[in-house]
Amino acid sequence: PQTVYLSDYTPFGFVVERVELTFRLAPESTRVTSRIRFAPNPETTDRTFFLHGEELRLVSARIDGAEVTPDVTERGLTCAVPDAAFTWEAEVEIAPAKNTALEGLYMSNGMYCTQCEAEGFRKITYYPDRPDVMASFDVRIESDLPVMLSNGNPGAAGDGFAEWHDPWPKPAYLFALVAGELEARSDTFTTRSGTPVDLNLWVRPGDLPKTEWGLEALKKSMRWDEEVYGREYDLDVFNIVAVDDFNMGAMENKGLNIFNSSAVLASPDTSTDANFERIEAIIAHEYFHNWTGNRITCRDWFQLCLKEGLTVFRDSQFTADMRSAPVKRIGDVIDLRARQFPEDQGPLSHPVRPDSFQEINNFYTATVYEKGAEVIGMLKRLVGDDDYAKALDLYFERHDGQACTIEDWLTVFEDATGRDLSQFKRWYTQSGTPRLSVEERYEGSDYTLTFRQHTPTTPGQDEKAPQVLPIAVGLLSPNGDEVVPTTLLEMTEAEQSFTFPNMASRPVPSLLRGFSAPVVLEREASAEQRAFLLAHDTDPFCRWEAGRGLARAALMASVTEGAAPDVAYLDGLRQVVADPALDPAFRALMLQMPTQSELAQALAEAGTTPDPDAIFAAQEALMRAMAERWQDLLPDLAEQARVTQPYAPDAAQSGKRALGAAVLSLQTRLDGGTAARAQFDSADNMTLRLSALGCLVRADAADDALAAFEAAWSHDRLVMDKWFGIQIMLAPPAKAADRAAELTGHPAFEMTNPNRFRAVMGALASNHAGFHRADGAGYDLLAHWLGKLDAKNPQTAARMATAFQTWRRYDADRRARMQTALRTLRDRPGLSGDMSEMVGRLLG
Ligand code: HT7
Ligand code: ZN
Repeated sequence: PQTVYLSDYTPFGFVVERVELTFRLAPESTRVTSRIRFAPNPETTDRTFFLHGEELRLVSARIDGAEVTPDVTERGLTCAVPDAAFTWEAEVEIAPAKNTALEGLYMSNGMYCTQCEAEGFRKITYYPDRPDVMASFDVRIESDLPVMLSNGNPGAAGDGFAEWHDPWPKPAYLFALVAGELEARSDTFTTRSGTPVDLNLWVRPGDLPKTEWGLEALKKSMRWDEEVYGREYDLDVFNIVAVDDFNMGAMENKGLNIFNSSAVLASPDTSTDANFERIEAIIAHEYFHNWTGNRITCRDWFQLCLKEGLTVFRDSQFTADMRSAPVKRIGDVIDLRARQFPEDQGPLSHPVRPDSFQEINNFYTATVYEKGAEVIGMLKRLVGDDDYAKALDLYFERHDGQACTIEDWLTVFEDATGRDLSQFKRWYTQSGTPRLSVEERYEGSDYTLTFRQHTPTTPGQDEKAPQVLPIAVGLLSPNGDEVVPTTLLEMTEAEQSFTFPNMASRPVPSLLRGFSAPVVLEREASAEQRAFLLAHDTDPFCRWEAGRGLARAALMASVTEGAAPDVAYLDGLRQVVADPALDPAFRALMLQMPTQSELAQALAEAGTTPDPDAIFAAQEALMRAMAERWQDLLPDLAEQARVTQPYAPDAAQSGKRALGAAVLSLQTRLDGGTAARAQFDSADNMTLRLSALGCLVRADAADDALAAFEAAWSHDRLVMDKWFGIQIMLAPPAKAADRAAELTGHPAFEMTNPNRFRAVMGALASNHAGFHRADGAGYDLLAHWLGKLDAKNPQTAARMATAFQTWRRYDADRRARMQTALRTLRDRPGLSGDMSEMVGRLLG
C-alpha cells in the first residue's frame, strides 16, 4: 500500500458544478449512471483528470455526449478532457449483494444501503472522491422496493422510482442511498425560525417499538444545537435509518443519517441504561455533524479531527447538559485512559492530526476523536466561555460551505480572541501523552507549585517540545475548606512555577481539576493526602481521582508485594459510597475499580512486568475484602439503589441502577450468586437482567441463566449480541478463550455481521487475563479470526487488531506469542491494505 502525506496536498484540477446520479437497483448488477458537470478549477493549473473508482465495471463513458475510452486501472481512471467546462457521463455496474466490506453500496437483510466515508463513494461510481470537492447532488433511484431514500429533500416519486435533491454542496463521502421494505416512526420539529422539518426513523418491520427513544433524542439534539450553538437545521426532512450490518456506530450523511441498529434501536426490555445513554449521544453526535462536518467539512482526511474532535466535544457537552456533568466528565476520562492513552503510548501513536497514512480507515481512532475533543476542551478553558462562543460564531460565518483545515480553525480562534495559538497547535501535531510532575514548596506564607512536563518519544517523533497545558488548581486548608477556588494556571514551559501568596497554613492542592488537560499527572501524593482529597475535595473529578489513586496503589501493592487489601482505603471509600447526599451515579463510579489493563500499564511504567493473572487475583481479592468489610452496608446501599417508579432511562434512575449493579457485584462475592439469580429472575428491564447475568458469569454460576436468556431472546439480534459478549467478557480468565472458540461454532455466530463478530472477539480482547492466557490461546484465536474476517471486511478486522497494541508491556513469553500471532496474520496470502498497515505498525 502507498503512503499519503499531508505535505503533498494539491487541489483537484476541476470544480464540480452539479452531479446527477441514477441507480437501477439489483443485488448482483446495479447500474449507476452519472452525469457530472466539471469546470477548470481557477485555484490550480494542473488539469490531470483522474477519477477514483474501485471494483466498478465501466459500461460506457462520454464527454459532452461523445463516447470516450478512458485509461482504467484498479484505482480509477484518467481521460483527456476539454480545456473548458464539460459534462462527463458514465455508466457502471456494481454488485451490492457481494459487498461484504460494507463500504460503498451493499446489502443488509435485503436492504440496500451505503457507507461512503471515508473513501467508499469510489466503489459506487467514478468520481473525484476527496472531501474538498463539493457539489450539489440530484439522485434518482429505480427499484420495486417501497422505500427509496437519498440525501436532501424529496422530489418526484412514483411507481418504481424516487428522486431526491440535495441543494447543499457536499463531498461524496456524505452521499447516501437506502432502499428496502422499511417502516418509519415519524414526527415534526419546528426550527426556532419557524420552519417545520419532517423527521423519520426508518427500521425493518417489527422494530418500530424500539424507535421512540431515538426520535426523542433527535428532537433534543436539534433544540440543543439551536440554543447552545445557534445552529438550525437546513432541509425539509431529516431521515435516520437503522441497519444491522455496519462497520461503525453511525454516519452523518446529509439529511440521511445511517445508524448501526445497535446505536439507535432501544426498548427497556432489550436495552440497558448504558445503551440508552449511548444512543442519545450518537444521535446527537451525528446530528451535530450537520454543521461541524457537513456545512463545514475537511479539506483532506488529515484534517479528520476538525470535524470529529469538535463534534465529540459538542456531543459531550450535550450529554453533560442532559445528564450529570461530573459523571459525564469522569466517564470520559475513564474512556480516554482506557482507549486513547494506550494508543498514544504504544506503536500506533499518532498526532491528533496525522501527517501520513496508508489507509485512512485506520485513523478513525481514539486519538483523532477523543483526544481531538480534549484539545477543543483545552482551547475553551484557555480562552474562556465567551470567547469560545465568539470564535465558534466566526467559524460558522467565515467557513460555511467550505472544506477547511486545522490552520483555518486556529486562525478563527486567533482572530476572535487576539491570542497567539502557534504553541497550542502542537496539540495537533505532536503525538504522545505528556507526563506532568509537580513539586510543592511552602515558605513563609508563599505556597509554590512547580510543574515539569515531558513527553516520551513516539514512533516517528524523537523530539518533543513543551505543550500549552491548562492546569486547573484549587487549594484546600488542612480542615478541608477550599481556600483558593478553581484557578487556571497556563503552563507553557518545560518547567514552570506558580506561587500563591498569603496562605495562612500549608494547603493541600487539588490538581488538574476536571481533568483540565489530557496528561499523566505523576504525583507523589501520600495515602493521607489522597484520603483527605477523597473526603473533602469539592471538585468531583479530583475527588473521584483520589479514590482511584488509592485503589490503584492498593492493587499495585497487592501485585508487587502481596500486600493485603488496604483497610484505610476501604474505610475512606465507605464514607463516600455510603453518603446518601451524593449522586448514586457518582458513588457507582467511586466503586468502579481501575481496569486490569490500566493496572498493567501502571505496573509497566513503574518498571514491573505486569502479570495478568496476578492483576486479576489482586482485583478479586480487593473486591472480596470490600464485600466482607461492608457486609453491614450492602443491604442499605441496595435499598438506596432501588427504583420504585416505572422504568425510565433517565440519569436519576440509571445512576441508581449503576449503584445497584456495583452492590450486587460485591454481594455475589459473598453469596456466590443467590441475590444475582433472584434479580435475574425478577428483572423487568434489560439493565437489571444483564447486570445480574454478568455477576453470575463472573461467579462461574451462569449456565442455567445463560440458557434461559438464550431461549427467551434468540429472536433478537441485538440482545443476542449481549448474550454472546457477556459470557466471554466476564468469564473466569481460564475459560474465556475456550468459550469464545466454542461460540464461533454457535449457529447464530455470523462473522460477516460486525456487531456479532465484535460481540465475540471484542469481548475476548476485553477480558484482560483471559486474552493474555499464558499459553497464548487468546492471541491465536483472535489472530486466526482476524485473518478470516480480513478477507471479507478489512476495515473491521484491522480495527480489531488494535487489541494487540500493548504487546510490548508483557513478559518475554507472552510477547513472543503475540509477535508470532501477528506475524502469522501478516503473512496470510491476500492480506488487505488495511490490515497490512495495521500489523506493520503494531510490529514496528
Ligand atoms: N463520521 C463517521 C465515521 C464513520 C466511518 C468511517 C469509516 C468507515 C465507516 C464509517 N462509519 C462511520 C461517523 C462519525 O464519526 O460520526
Ligand atoms: Zn463523527
